[in-house]
Amino acid sequence: MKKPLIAVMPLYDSEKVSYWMLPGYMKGIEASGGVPVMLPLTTDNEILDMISQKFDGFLFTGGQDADPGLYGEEKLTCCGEVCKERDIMEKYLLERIIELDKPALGICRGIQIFNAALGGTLYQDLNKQHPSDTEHHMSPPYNRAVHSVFVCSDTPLSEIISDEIIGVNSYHHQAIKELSPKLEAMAISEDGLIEGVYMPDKKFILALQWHPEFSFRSDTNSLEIFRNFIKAAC
Ligand SMILES: [Mn+2]
Repeated sequence: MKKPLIAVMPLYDSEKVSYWMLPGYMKGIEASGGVPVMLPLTTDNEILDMISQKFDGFLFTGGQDADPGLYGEEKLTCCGEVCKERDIMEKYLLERIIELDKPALGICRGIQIFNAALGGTLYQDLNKQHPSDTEHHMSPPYNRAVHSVFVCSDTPLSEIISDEIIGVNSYHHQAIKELSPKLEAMAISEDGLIEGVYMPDKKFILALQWHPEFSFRSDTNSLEIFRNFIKAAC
């Protein structure tokens, strides 16, 4: 069987001035029957057009905070480091992917970029702007569930996961504030944050605030999310 080629957004370390990758993103794709390939960090539209044509699926990885300028806000001191090159590259690629109706999975920064690029807004820092007792910034090991999410019925996630409430890991300090009018919620955390979204009428444009790349080996739900992504890219 032909394995789909999956483009993986590069991680960027500004101190070391280097590209890097967490193995879980690559291994989760491999374990689900896809071939992961890390992309270059580039804002060259000609290259990005080619990439959008050549690849079968696209994984939007975690990383720096999205530039609040994407959603028309000033950067507050509580906002973390941004990587404007990734913002520009990923917004442009997402727009091409939507036009082509190819599959994309967003994880952590991925859900934030989807929402910001498509007209939504973010909490620049949850502790300051959405305080709660729920643990969203856990310590290792990261394959543990630290809070629950409600899986909204009649959504792509409820088709993948049969449980109404699932435990998820959580490692983020930002989250969706106002949802993009182009996205629908498919998972809500116990303290009311939108932690899963999808784009209606598209084959597979899904994003999660939690991290299946850390938990797919021990958690069936996490593996099933990867498997359904790869299946959509076949
Ligand atoms: Mn969380």
